Amino acid sequence: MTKKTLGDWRVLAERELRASPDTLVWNTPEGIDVKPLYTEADVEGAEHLGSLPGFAPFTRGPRATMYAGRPWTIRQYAGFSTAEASNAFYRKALGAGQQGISVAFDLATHRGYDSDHPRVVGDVGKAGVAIDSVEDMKILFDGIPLEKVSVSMTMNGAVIPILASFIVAGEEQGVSHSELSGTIQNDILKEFMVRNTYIYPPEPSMRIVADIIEYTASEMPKFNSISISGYHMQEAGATLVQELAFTLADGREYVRAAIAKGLDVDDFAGRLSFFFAIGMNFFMEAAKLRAARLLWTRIMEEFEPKKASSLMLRTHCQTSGVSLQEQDPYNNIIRTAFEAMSAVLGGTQSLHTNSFDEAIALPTEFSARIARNTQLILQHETGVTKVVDPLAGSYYVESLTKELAAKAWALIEEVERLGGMTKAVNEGLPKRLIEEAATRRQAAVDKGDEVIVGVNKYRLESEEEIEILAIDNAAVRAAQIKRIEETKRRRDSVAVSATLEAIVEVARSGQGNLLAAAVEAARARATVGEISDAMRRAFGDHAATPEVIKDVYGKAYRDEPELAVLKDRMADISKTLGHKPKIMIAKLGQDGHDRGAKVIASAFGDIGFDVLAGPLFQTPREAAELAVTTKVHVIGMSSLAAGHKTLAPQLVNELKSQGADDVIVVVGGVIPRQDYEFLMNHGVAAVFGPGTNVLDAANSVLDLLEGKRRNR
Ligand code: MLC
Ligand code: 5AD
Repeated sequence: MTKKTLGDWRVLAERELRASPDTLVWNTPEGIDVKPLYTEADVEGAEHLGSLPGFAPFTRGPRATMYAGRPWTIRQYAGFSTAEASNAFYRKALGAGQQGISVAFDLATHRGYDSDHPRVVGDVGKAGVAIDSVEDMKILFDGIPLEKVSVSMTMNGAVIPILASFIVAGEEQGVSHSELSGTIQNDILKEFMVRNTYIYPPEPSMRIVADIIEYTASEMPKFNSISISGYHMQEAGATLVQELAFTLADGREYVRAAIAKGLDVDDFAGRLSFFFAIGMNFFMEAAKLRAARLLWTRIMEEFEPKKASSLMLRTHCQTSGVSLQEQDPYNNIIRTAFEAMSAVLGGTQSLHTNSFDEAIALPTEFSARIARNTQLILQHETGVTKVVDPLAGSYYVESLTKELAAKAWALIEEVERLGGMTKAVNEGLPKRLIEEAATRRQAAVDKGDEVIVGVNKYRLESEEEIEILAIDNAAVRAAQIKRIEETKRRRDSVAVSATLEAIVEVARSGQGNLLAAAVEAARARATVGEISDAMRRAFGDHAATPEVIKDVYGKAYRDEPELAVLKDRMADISKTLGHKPKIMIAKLGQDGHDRGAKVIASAFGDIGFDVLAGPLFQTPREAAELAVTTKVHVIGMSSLAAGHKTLAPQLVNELKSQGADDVIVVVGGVIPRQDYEFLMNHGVAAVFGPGTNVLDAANSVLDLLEGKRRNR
């Protein structure tokens, strides 16, 4: 038989299709054109081919035997309400097959406020566990041997007091610093880009990162000093190329900061770790992890390390939160299973699988069990652990690895031209590109170009309600305040003041190590808020001005009649009002998840609203004042951190007391259906849950505006 050529295949394919096979090319958001067929020709001469696992550039994995030798760590991210409740949850999870701990803190803690601070009334215990001092930290790990169980802590803003309190909790368990194993996220650059739990301006924030790398390098050899994270970029809408490029560029920036502090690259590089999201693009996500390892080796070679481990990228992965839906939520179990498989095929070291109630609330015990079992089944039943890097040699996956690496490298070079990531972040490039990608994606979903089963296709006629976890944050807050008072009563306040003053001095002078100073303060029982405030005195607070991108959503809809109809409606209303209707998109409390707010602001602007993007972290009173002074007709409050039942009624009341009860309040975001009635009874005019089509939302807001006019 003669060997067939690609030309022969094209002829056959064209006959089968009755069209050119080129019509099958899938243009991904990454700018990669995925073809229906890959062959040897696609990978010919690719430089990364032929390497072996355990050796640079680690494309095939950082370990020689990978999961055949030791499977990835099942590390579920969790935390809610009090330290007691979270501790009980961890112990149970460890008993049921989880292998490492990963702490989710509440947003008050993230932003360096104690639970008794007036700005955090809606946030305490909500999106994670409330930790105010060593006393809480000790309860959190009670009965969990810190010399055995590795602990990841997702903390960036208040990273100094939290890591200090962890270290002291370890000491008081009898565990030496050198025995502590785990990871601190400590990745501030992506906070300025997407996650927003920063406290201080970029420059002192970078010093904090470097101080932690310095301290852990000398004191805590088993502890990963940083988890350089792309996860939140993808959650905020980044393409996989953006996620890859900006994460690695961040990593390079941290290495430079540590070296500038006088550290030897080999003393810390082996303890840098990474964190990526794994979304639904199955093969591309696996290829992304392979490309990440390849590129990180390339970046690290510049610093001429002597140890091979300094060139090695080790990563945690989490399945994608944004890919999960409120509608028909059991579908999320399936999505998560595919994503988990992709992370594993990509060679992750540690993994969190999301719970199916993700788009609605924090996991219940039941949903957390299913999520954990997804990994246990992968490890024990599927055989995927038996062979290292089983996708190697796939023409498609190798080609994707090559293309992702090339595209990400080009973006990394662009960042370099701007002077590195700190400068690029200050200039706003990454944030802008990510927000554009997010808006484009929203338009693709709204238009149905991108199918989401159960949301924009195959939608159920009626949805069953599922059981969700509700947290009584007033009770958590009261309990936390009581413990803060007790702690403050028992401690030596003179000693506390002295340690806090020492922190201010270390911060101001640039001499000494902030973490070392904070460990002293934590031992003396200074609180997370007090230690954060001591640094605030020296560094100040960072405030960002939200910018709204234009013409991305509108452009995607350019030729669609739906948008034209809506624009006509807008024009009518504007005519009767005498000007465009004005909407303020508000983010209240410490909830910094602003992808939805940004996308809405941008799309509503393109539709024809006069949009005011409110700053992050407002109190209800501040938001009401801003709405009154800027004369908005509507406030769209975006809530993703479960504070809505506290904050929305407060906002309505503030408007009332400022004589502005004609301002319409609508709420969007992660709002369980169970809460709709409560919100409507408290003066909210409409609720837009996850999966809302933006044009539908705009139409509803116009209905409300017209309804109000008719009622007058
Ligand atoms: C591994 N080991 C092996 C082996 N594989 N030894 C022999 N043969 C093999 N095949 C060894 C390793 O060298 C290591 O020891 C030990 O086993 C543990 O393996 P690991 O691969 O290092 O795993 P782990 O300890 O789990 O560390 C993974 C990590 C780490 C490096 C990625 O940084 C980590 O756990 N990150 C988790 C981050 C996280 O959970 N983040 C949550 C974010 S949630 P040794 O001695 O070499 O260490 C979030 C959401 C939000 O951020 O709120 O926004
Ligand atoms: N418990 C469990 N998972 C959480 N996540 C965030 N907070 C918690 C928590 N307290 C997960 C969700 C979210 C991602 C950022 O992390 O999946 O999308």
